[in-house]
Amino acid sequence: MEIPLVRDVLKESNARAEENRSEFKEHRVFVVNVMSSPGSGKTEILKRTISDLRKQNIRCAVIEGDITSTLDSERLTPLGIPVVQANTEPFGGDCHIGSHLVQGALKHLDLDSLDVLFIENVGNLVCPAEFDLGEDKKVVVLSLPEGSDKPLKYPLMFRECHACLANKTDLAPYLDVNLAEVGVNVNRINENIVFIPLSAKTGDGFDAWIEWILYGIRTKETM
Ligand SMILES: Nc1nc2c(ncn2[C@@H]2O[C@H](COP(=O)(O)OP(=O)(O)OP(=O)(O)O)[C@@H](O)[C@H]2O)c(=O)[nH]1
Ligand SMILES: [Mg+2]
Repeated sequence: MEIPLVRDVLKESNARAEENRSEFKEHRVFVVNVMSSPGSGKTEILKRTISDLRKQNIRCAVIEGDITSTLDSERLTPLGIPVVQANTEPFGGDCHIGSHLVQGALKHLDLDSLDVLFIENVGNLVCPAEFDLGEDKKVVVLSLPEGSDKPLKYPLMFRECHACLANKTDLAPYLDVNLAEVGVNVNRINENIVFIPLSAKTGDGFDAWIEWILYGIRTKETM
């Protein structure tokens, strides 16, 4: 009796993801799902990324996923962009955003006025990787203090993602973590993933990351 129920839930989730994907395609919005453990720097990276993109007249919005609170949204709204909070607590406190929550958030956004939509997922290095939201690209943030072994211990996330941002490189002098070893381990799990070391604090490495996003936007516009 249980197996059909599980299948139905996933079927439902995937159906919502396909609807989201169609909507993103129709409005030519490039959608990036940003995932990581709690505290790796997703919000801090988004702050600097959006500020950089806005200088190039790129129109951005964020769906901010968390179990509870509007704390991250409050850090992003001063940037003057649309931010929609999607909390999972009223729906059982899931450790990831579901495609139905993204669909609900889309009702509050004018997709025609956007070039790129970021979805900050709930801080968790496992569960969010399992769910399709209809996004174009999945990105994992791995901060240096977490250690170079994480791709090997939590492989699904790195297998699923198109890019890996190795954040907090400014802390490298204070850590026994070898950045090159982080890159090697990420590529052992996924040889096609784009590996970008950066620091949301100093802005180091952001040129490559911004270029990756601009390429995604250009590609989406011509689809
Ligand atoms: N030194 C340094 N600190 C950083 C950097 N990026 C983020 N931080 C700090 O790391 C802490 C966590 O950053 P957040 O952006 O809140 O991390 P998050 O991944 O959004 O966290 P959750 O949303 O709770 O999962 C904050 O104190 C940031 O200021 C960085 O590049 N260097
Ligand atoms: Mg955050």
